[in-house]
Amino acid sequence: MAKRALITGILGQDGPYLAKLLLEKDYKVYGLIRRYTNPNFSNIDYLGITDDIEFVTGDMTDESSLLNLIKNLRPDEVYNLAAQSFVGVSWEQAKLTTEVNSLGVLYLLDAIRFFHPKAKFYQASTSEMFGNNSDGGVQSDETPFQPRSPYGISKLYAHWMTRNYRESYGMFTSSGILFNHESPIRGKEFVTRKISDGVAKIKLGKEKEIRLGNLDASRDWGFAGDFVEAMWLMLQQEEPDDYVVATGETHTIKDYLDVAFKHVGIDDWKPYVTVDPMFKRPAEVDLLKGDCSKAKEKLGWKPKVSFDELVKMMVDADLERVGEE
Ligand code: NAP
Ligand code: F7E
Repeated sequence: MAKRALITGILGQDGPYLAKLLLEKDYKVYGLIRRYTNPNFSNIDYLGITDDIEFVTGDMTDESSLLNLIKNLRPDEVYNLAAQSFVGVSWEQAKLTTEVNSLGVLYLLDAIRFFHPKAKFYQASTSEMFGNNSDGGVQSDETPFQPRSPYGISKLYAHWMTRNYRESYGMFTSSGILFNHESPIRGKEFVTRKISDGVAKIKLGKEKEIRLGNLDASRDWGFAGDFVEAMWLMLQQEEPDDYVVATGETHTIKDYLDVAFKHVGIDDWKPYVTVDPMFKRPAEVDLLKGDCSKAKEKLGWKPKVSFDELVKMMVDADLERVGEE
């Protein structure tokens, strides 16, 4: 019989890539969506899988909707990708961020504990939990956490709860500590997509500039399509565990600008970029570079898409979309 997977956050970036992977593996995929006046299915439409998913409604902040969902569906695997995932907004909406990212996870873990404790659970943890901590400039499974944003703090609560339910109740709960991963369906507020969209608009004469914040921050950027494979692999192991998932390379925003603008034939991006303090954060994570040796060794996972390939893929996708508008 086909395995049944529940994905929360199905309409975001990672949800569609994970759903596509699971559908290819013959899973029955259920996707949690909220109640919308105007639902936006553009990301799953982009991957061509909207008709293959069964949508169920609920909200991470509504405990009873999650209890009912697990009670009725009894899925084999639950992938919790739902979150207020934008770090910048987490200072302005710290309470909401905590309710969704921390308490929402507690509700979901309890729903599984009460009604279907055999389900395997994946929690979307994040490199933001490290803050500026590193071991010689690299973050690994051994690096202590020291988050610097309400987002990072809310995710650390969920990370520890996921681990606690494994240790306290013997549940199969695993966390992936994923570093930044991007794609053509990344939200437009995130810096990579903001740049790829802006570059496409500048190239096609529809915009004159891109306004950005801190250009010196450095991130370990991978491709979302590669990273969702690691999520699935974590739930196929004999034992639950936590894993850092990253590319092991780091690049600044300036590096991203270089590759993106050069790809459309513009050698110097400086005349097109304005630094606007509005996009700077109260506290910054300066440099992220992940060491995913454990995931490589235990899961047999490694990233396939390089930094340059990722940037070009995103710019090409936006050139096509902007051209059609
Ligand atoms: P995303 O594009 O922002 O998607 C998040 C999804 O969560 C959206 O579909 C959103 O639904 C849903 N959601 C938000 N609040 C909800 C609520 N109260 N109830 C139900 N659903 C809710 O995020 P992503 O990039 O795909 O990331 C997936 C997960 O990985 C997130 O938990 C994120 O924090 C984590 N993560 C991401 C990265 C990365 O680089 N992408 C790295 C590490 C960890 P709507 O469509 O209704 O808004
Ligand atoms: O910022 C700098 C900004 O918003 C990256 C989420 O998926 O990954 C993501 O969080 C860097 C930061 O991603 C702008 O200050 C400069 O240093 O694209 P971002 P993020 O904050 O790293 C982690 C792993 C997650 O878990 C999160 O959910 O870029 N930056 N100028 C800017 N960032 C934005 N958004 N906009 C700017 O104009």
